[in-house]
Amino acid sequence: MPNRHHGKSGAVAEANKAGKTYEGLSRQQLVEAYRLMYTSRKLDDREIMLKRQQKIFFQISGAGHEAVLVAAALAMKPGYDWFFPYYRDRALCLALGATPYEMLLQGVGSADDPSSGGRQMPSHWGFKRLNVVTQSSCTGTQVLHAVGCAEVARYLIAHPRAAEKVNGDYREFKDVMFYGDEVTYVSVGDGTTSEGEFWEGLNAAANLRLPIVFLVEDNGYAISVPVEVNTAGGNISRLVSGFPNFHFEEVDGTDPVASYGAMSRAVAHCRAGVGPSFVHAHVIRPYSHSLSDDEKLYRPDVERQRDAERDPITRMQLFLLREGILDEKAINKLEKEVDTDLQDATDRALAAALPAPESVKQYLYSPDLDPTSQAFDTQVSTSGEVRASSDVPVSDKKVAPKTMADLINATLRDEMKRDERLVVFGEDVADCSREEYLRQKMVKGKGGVFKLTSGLQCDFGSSLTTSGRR
Ligand SMILES: Cc1ncc(C[n+]2csc(CCOP(=O)(O)OP(=O)(O)O)c2C)c(N)n1
Ligand SMILES: [Mg+2]
Repeated sequence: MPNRHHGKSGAVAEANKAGKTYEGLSRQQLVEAYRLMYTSRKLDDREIMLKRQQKIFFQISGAGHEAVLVAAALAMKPGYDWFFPYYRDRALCLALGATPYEMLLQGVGSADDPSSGGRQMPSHWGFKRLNVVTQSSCTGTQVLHAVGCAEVARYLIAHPRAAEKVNGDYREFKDVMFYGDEVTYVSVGDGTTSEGEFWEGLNAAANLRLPIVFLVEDNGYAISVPVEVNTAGGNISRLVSGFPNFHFEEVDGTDPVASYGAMSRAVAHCRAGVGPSFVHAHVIRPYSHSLSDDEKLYRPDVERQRDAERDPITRMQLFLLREGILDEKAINKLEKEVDTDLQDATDRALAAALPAPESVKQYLYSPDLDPTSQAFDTQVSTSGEVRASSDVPVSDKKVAPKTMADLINATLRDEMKRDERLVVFGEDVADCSREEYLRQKMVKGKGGVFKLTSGLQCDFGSSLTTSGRR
């Protein structure tokens, strides 16, 4: 990160002269970091109020996670890197460039909501221009999507034509940008690390040395289940430490400077193509899990008080004061500006139009293509032959019956010939994962557990149907 100096007050100018940076962050960047963290918290507070008034449809807060998330965004490149966040990642999205107004549009389910036109649940972040990919409500599913995304960039280096648009069929709708050194970010909570997707993701990322940063936001709870109940031994860093090719960080995620240091090192490891990174950030959850939860039923005051002492918003305020970066007056001014902007964004979002009832089918099916049209008619003959469209002349010629497996294999083959983006991914789908046996003609090749992929590796190469789970 460049060290920019924009200091105006005496104290700021003084320290800037010394050229002091904080893990590479300039004083100006720290002020911006605080603005984003504070915006995130205040936006959560505002949405909670709106939810209680039944003016928005759902709320789950990112409170307590703001520091590491702003740090993550500062260490990465919006619209260049790829992001698979989860619901607590409001501060990440704000720091990448999403606006509070856009978030509130999602909250009220407006037609103008840029992520889905009011279809997706609030706090399920998606911003196309920032490469933030929307996620399912099933926790952990985003890990597999993210690992696939990380694999794509590496794949496109080897197969640059796969990213090209081709006129005349569906390939003209490709919307692919790639640079070759992009990094994928994926985040999960501590509870979600108990799920299969998480472990599958780590395994594939380590095996393929993928450029992906796994961020675990460990707030000590999965709704009411404490981390030591969910995670064997109580610390996920200890459990994953044996995975090869990874860079590991464990950090206080309520400290933005330490978090930025950890995230920067993690991203650099991925960007250099060395392998994946794992950042374990200890954060807090100052509010209940969601508005349908009351944490006082299972967390005593003493524990909640301990968390409050680490609140990243107050910690950051004190840090800025202590370092002479902002004085109390400047902090108040910044906070007032944010409050005014949020009021304005709220007023506009509450006045925004809802989707029209007649648009209910929009985004469900292609607006240009009718799958029930004649073009998709097929006729199945008793010989097992399948003919496309009823107006194709029916030949009397007998053909050898084809099994379903034959036809699946033929379809895969046709599509792989046509579109270089297709990669076969599954359990035991290669002809022979130890490629040299095939090359040296020591074996004929198997073609997968059900033979559906038979010959694909031999014909299209191992990078399309490689080993491991494939
Ligand atoms: C597959 C699945 N199981 C259960 C749920 C219900 N659920 C939603 S959030 C959550 C807890 C997740 O805890 P954690 O991963 O620690 O994230 P946190 O909310 O604490 O940030 C659960 C069990 C779900 N959404 N998806
Ligand atoms: Mg948790």
